[in-house]
Amino acid sequence: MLRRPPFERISSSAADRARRLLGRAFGPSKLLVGAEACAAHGGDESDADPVAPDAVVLASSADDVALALAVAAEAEVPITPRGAGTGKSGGCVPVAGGIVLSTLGLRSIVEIDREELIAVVEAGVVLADLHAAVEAEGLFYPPDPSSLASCALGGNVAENAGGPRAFKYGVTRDYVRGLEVVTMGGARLVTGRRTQKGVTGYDVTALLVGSEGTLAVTTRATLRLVPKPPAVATLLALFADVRASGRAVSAIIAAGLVPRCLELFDAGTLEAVRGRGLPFDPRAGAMLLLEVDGDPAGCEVALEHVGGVCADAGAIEVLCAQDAAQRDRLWDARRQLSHATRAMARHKISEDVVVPRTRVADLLAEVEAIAAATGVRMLTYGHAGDGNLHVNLLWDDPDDAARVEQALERLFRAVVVMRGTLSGEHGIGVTKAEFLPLEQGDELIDLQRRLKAVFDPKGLLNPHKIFPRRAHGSC
Ligand code: 2HG
Ligand code: ZN
Repeated sequence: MLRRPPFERISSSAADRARRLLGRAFGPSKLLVGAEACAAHGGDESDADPVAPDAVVLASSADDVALALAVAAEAEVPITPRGAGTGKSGGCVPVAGGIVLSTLGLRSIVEIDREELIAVVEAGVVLADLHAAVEAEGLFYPPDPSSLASCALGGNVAENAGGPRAFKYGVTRDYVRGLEVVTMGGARLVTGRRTQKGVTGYDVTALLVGSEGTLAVTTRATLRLVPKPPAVATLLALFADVRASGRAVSAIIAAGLVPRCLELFDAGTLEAVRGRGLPFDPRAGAMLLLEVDGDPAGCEVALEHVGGVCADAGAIEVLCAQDAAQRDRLWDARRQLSHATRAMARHKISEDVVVPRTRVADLLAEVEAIAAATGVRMLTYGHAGDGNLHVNLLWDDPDDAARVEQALERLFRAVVVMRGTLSGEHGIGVTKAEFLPLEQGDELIDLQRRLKAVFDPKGLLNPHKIFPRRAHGSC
């Protein structure tokens, strides 16, 4: 982890007060205060240092959520909502201690309406379970972050999660019609709508999606579904190097083709995939994983099209997955990449920068240049179709942290110069908060701080996230 001063922890008397009030409000089955249980709720899948909270509430209803927030307000201690802990920017790390509020126990798929193409789910529903339930009805919920087997919908909403299928289908925000949330003041808001259209009032739903659990705690979401595509086909294109694969991405986009996924692997990540028993041509130094969907005939045509564009762009080899088992193996290897790359070094930072799609090749060249200039080991993979790449920085020796910090800042500056953005799907959280001013002006940051204060005047809900520290150290 890069070295940054830790946030000041709440006093032990404040922690005791919170635990006493929580003990009165919740029985032992919903309240954890043991050191081990607290430590188990202190981190996520980012490089942010975990911080054990002073207590954990295991909510199983909106009433529990409201009660936990009321206790935090009364005790004046921070409270940090948490889903499955699969986040990548430290969003659910209780950096100042206090209470962690787990919403994993709100786990009901309340409704699937086949006629209106709507699902209503509670915050703790695991994404893969929602996928299975709607697909059993012939419907489809496209967002597919790699952690889909364990991540929860509440966290997806908080972070506006994306995934490979975002290229064609968009991200979580594009599917959230409405939310039920509880605010620090105890208000239970029902935002948004069930209908296809609606412009009543401000779009509070859109504001809450991606607000990283800093404005309110989601208990329920109304989600838009689409019909399940009848056919899917998957294709691999191998290239000599990452620049050639980047050129193929631009050519696919320029040809107006919209595969549902357009994922890129550079040499290092291709090696990690080879390590999972997929022995691709040793000449290949980069790969694209593409997927098309639709009616079977259209799928075949689309597959030929994208395969042809890859071949024209200089692919060494273009291969189609022959059956569902092959597809699953490829996607399994892709979804495991986050963990596989983490295992490659003692420390890993995974960024999720986005550049305009026409600048993917420029971003790849920039990453190579930064790695060469700083000596930091960098790997790149991800959602190239969206211009959203996971630049991984890997290092073993803690003394290298300063060089990593330099590489990171150079990367962010280059992305902003390319008119890109710091985060496409993981959020700013605590890990990128200090870099926010590279992209956003003071007035915009200040406006957002004031919005936060409207929802949470005392700054107790998930403090120290998104915004940089103020000079005097307050949130
Ligand atoms: C993915 O696309 C995730 O696999 C995680 O967004 C990225 O940890 C990572 O590098
Ligand atoms: Zn991703």
